[in-house]
Amino acid sequence: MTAIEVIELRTIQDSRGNPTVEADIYTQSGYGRSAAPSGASTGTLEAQVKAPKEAVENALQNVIPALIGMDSADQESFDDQLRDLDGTVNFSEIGANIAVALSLANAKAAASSMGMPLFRYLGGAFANEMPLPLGNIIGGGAHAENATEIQEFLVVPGDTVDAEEAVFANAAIHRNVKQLLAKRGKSCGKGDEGAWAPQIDDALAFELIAEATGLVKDEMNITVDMGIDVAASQMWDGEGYRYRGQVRSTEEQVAYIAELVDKYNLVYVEDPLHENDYDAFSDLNNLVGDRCLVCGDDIFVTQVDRIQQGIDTDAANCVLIKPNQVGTLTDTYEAVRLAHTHGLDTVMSHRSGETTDTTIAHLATAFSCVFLKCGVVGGERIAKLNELIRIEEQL
Ligand code: 2PG
Ligand code: MG
Repeated sequence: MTAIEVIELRTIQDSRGNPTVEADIYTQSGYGRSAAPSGASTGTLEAQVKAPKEAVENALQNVIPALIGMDSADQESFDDQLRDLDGTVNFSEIGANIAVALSLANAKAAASSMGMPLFRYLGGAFANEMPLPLGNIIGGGAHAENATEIQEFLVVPGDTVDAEEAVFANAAIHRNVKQLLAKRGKSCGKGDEGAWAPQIDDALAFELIAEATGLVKDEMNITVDMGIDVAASQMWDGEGYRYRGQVRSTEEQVAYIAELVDKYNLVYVEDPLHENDYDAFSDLNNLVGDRCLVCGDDIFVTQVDRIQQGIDTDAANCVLIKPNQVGTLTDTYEAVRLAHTHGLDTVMSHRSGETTDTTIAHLATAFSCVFLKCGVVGGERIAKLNELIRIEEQL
């Protein structure tokens, strides 16, 4: 019933108009499809992507034949087989884009073969907590030129609301911010994730979002909190953090972020320091970790050895989870499990380059992540948010 009969691979278009890999896996009684996303501000140690067309051609010859006949319900063996066929530590041979598309499609094929939604198949009977959407409202950095210096200004409802209310609260904030920008003569386009990309400084971005969340509090009676993804590896030049008007030393960066946490009551700070500075991460976590999630993205790259180092050094209290940073669902699960075992929270995340694939909405629910980090608008983003609403209905 769950044995793999057919696998198809193709290149499709992602949200930036670039090619990416999509995999279809058929069993006798089920079917799963998944596509690889791609990052713009990537961690140095992420699993390696291969050029999609070449990767598909290679996989059709050298990977797919060895997967046919395997049991899709044995996810670990499937993922082990991918690792064996690749033979490197970072999927540089077959490509992490091939690996992640196949690995996720396999889980979906198994779930479908058993007549279960993916979140239930992976999470079991106790996956009953909905993750809240952490939405990107204003952004710059590597996602939009000449916009804010902090890569992402994020919002997440702080009240105990359901996922559906939360999705609409975030959308209302996104709309309000557009109007507030227009009032100031700062109309603008959007960045890669659908966040507004105005030519304003970071202080104004904080102010606008604070104002917009105030409006939503009045209109919808929902309290919404703020967070940021600094993506600080992009600012680090080897000696300091380079902002437009100044360079901050590591100590100054820690103090600056701690100041932002208190000034704007931030509940979430991602990649406040560069990807190799566990010590400074730890300094910041000691300062603000009691009131704010200090989350590692580029520093952990969803890999257990990096996360273990973070646990040992008390570098963070939260881990960002991106399946394509590591390449397989099994490795993704191991990363989540290690974090949770040590009391760290996890956030399931989209990438800046996305497709309409909705798998991460299921993974966030199955793995009990606190948030699903995603854009607020745009087809490839709302596909995931709408899936979250559907999952909530099934729960
Ligand atoms: C990030 C992500 C997603 P990218 O930095 O967290 O927001 O961006 O996919 O470009 O790495
Ligand atoms: Mg990030």
